[in-house]
Amino acid sequence: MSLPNTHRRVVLANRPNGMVSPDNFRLEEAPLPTPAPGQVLVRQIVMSLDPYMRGRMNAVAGYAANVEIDAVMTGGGVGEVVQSLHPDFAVGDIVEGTLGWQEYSVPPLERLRKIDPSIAPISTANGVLGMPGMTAYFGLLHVGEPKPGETVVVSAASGAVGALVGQIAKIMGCHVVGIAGSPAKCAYVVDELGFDACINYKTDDLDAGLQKHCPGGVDVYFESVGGAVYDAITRNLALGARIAVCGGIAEYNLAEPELVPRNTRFFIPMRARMQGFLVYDFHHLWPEALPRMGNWIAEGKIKYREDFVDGLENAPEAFMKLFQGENFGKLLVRVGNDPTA
Ligand code: NAP
Ligand code: FER
Repeated sequence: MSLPNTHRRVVLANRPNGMVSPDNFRLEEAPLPTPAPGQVLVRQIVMSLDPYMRGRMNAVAGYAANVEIDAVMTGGGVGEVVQSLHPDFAVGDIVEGTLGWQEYSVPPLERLRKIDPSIAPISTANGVLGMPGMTAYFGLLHVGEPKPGETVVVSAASGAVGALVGQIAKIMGCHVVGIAGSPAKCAYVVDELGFDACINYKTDDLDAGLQKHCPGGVDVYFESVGGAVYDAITRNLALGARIAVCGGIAEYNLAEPELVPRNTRFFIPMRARMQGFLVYDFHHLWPEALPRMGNWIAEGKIKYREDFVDGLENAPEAFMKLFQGENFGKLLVRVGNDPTA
């Protein structure tokens, strides 16, 4: 196959101060990267858009390096090996890794994994069978530690991670309550995913909803949001509650960070514990969790939903959806043609 001389990529043009905007990005044309001995060249097929990318746009680095101005936006994606100078990868292999917001890349090999297209559509390597899926699995089971009969509350309930958390909690025999931002999302998690109830945090009274659907209090809260949702949960904890802190998306676009954690006084009588985690803490255990997740999908116990946007040039606009609640399912960008479809 002949390769083009140039490709398109999205770079960080300037850093947001508060809410991210498409103007923080720039689409440009660049020479195709060339692999050195031991490396591979990958053509991206479907790119992942994730909330953590907002943190990488800041001047201050988090657990991972931030993106430099004029550098390609970081991110995961699924692609096809088009040139290989590595013995373990062949031209035509489908891979998932840190491909960035661009058409072609020479990705770091530590995070590059081969994908078997016969198991599920390859896009799922960005979602249920990838980073978000593993976040749900380990955050719930290893940090939240739910027991059968306990009440589990999940925020961002219809999203890439939350939808899976609730379904895994149902498999574990828990009473599951979602929190989401629209009637359609609430109907989806209850009617299609089997959650026991869902509270619309934009229109419902959170405390009244939690008291109604969690009469014994909240045993496990899978936290993805922060702000007012977190506050309401802390007022409704059960004895021995665990809060698994996965994210705090309501705070990612604040110019000044909020003073959190709030309401810690409520933790005292409930002997509650709150623990943050990163999905990569469990990287060594992914090989056992991925097949388990795959089996649940095959058995119809886990459903997943994907929200596709077409074209790399639309990635900056699409990225906004995550923070406006406009994505419905795992947010993905179709970047190139899919030979497995
Ligand atoms: P997602 O849930 O598919 O999309 C984000 C959703 O967040 C939106 O659709 C929206 O849903 C909700 N949201 C946005 N702004 C909000 C606000 N101000 N208040 C309340 N809800 C808001 O995204 P995801 O990829 O599954 O990620 C979910 C969370 O997991 C994020 O916090 C992310 O940072 C975190 N995460 C953490 C790790 C880790 O290793 N710790 C790994 C992956 C993801 P509504 O319409 O329902 O509001
Ligand atoms: C995420 C949100 C935050 C995430 C990682 C972080 C992998 C880490 C933030 C930091 O180091 O400051 O969704 O996903």
